[in-house]
Amino acid sequence: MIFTSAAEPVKELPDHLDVYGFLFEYFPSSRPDTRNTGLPLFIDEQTAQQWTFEETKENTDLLSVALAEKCGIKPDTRAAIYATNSIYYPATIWAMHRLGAVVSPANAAFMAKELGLQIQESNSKLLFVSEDPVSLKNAFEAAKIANIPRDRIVIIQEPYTVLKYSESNYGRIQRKSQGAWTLAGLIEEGRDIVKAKGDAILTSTRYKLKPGEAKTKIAFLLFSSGTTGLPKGVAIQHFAVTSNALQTMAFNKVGSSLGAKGRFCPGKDVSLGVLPQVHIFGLSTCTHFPFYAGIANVVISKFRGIEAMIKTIIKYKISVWWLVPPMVVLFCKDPSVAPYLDELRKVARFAMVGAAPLSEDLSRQFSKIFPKLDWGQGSGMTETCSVTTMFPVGEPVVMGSAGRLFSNTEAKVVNSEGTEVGYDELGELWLRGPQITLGYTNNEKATRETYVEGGWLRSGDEVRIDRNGDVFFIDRLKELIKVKGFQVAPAELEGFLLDHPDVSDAGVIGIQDESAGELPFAFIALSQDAKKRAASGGSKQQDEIRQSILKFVADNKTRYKHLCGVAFIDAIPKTASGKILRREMRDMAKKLAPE
Ligand code: 4UU
Repeated sequence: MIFTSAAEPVKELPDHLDVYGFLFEYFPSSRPDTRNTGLPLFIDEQTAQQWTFEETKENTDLLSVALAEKCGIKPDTRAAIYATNSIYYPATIWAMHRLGAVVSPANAAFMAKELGLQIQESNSKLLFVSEDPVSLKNAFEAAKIANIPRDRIVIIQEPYTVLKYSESNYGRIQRKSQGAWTLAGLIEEGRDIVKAKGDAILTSTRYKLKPGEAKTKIAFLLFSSGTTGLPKGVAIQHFAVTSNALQTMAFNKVGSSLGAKGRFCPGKDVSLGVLPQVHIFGLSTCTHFPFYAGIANVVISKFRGIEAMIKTIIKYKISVWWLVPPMVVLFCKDPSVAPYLDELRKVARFAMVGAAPLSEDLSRQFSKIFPKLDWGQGSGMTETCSVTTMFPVGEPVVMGSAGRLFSNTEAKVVNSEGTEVGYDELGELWLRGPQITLGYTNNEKATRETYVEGGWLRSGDEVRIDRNGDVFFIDRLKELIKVKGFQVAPAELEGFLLDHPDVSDAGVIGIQDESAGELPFAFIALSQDAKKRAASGGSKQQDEIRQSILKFVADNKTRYKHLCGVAFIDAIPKTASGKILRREMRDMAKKLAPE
């Protein structure tokens, strides 16, 4: 059977608009109009710098002119953004979109090689990078790997640096640094170009979509490992992004005017912009949706602990919270929260939790702490350009449910025999809707296996849907490990571990961890030589080998991919065709004493 959404559908899904046109030029009567209202739409947490609709548009437009004229960005050119959240991040994305170009966000915590690989995989010709020394060092190294020249690197300075320069130098902003452009500098370049060439340059640089083109034109290449294998670039078309924002409007019954009362209150609500914009959850809910809906988003560069986040929530009276389960764990268990609870309860109106399972137990604790909060889970995937289920408006929270099907979204539940099943039966979740993306770049096989006939996307998640329409995530059928909501692909670590001289084969699984959700754990079959050493040297020698494997990963992979433990076995359990039997490894891990 096909499960359909009970929520109000979106009536009009424009397929002639790119993301830029949708946000800056599209004002149907159903959208709260923020033009010329003076309402701040982005607020920088560190400096309190604020941008209205007009300021965001001006910065976006000027940046795009400079990207076209100074950095060679053309329609379909790809650029990677390797940066923490900032007020400039959305402007950078939308400036690229304005030119018909493609953005590939890379995790700000990546190490140089990880970044280099993504630049190559996404075929990026330009690299945006945060200003801090570690990011710069990694970016310069990655740029070398991927043959990106210095003047095709753009440094996103912290807003305070830009303010400092513009004040102390009487309005002059530093345009280049270490041979690379600065982002604020490029905006100033854009201003100079427009002054010299007039408004015609604004018109001539703007990419014009043909009718229907939004359905095929790529806006983002976001990386996901999908159901198996290495991370792959998911081709996210403009239509998927704009549709998901409109679905969010409809599902949540967002009013059409500023101040309208609904689940969200345009012009009054303030959104928590702490989730990284590199992840689809942050990108859609903190960046695109609030800007369209007229909700101010407080941009927090990165999560710096629960107390710091709470202080920001209180300072800016942040009423709309987008959270991942590890944050809920901290709200429930961290002793620093208690003194702020009264204040937090006053400002909080709404919270959505997603990106990984949230246990019933934790859900109950969270409800206890915030009894009046309108909160629940949502779920989504990179491949579904964000939200596919969400908790409905005006109903009490259902513990353990990831919500109900989003507006305009359909589902099937398919069991292991390939049969579609009904209510309360287990099977793989298949999804269909306007937010489903185009497929994986450079990987037809994976695309064919995941994006199947009839417009369905196979999620690789085992679920049960009950008669109320609540979707419960039971297990993950795919290989994916989720650490703090971030994807870790077992295949990536397994391939990497084979480069260690003591490793002859490796199998990586996720094991439960209260604060991170899951952590990667490796089963290792040792090389002949290492086996001999381990046998003769006893537990001391074994421990040395173990430490050296842990260090090997720690030295080369970003923190959330680090192994929490290693166990030695004779052979990695596999099927006759060589597929790793992960369930067997999971059972083995349960029997092991905690590392
Ligand atoms: C159990 O995690 C995401 C997107 C999350 C998201 C997006 C919009 C959440 C709420 C929202 O509004 O994307 P990926 O690609 O990093 O990972 C996708 C996988 C899913 O297939 C599922 O296994 O993350 C897992 N997942 C969840 N699992 C996502 N949300 C949930 C959830 N419960 N609520």
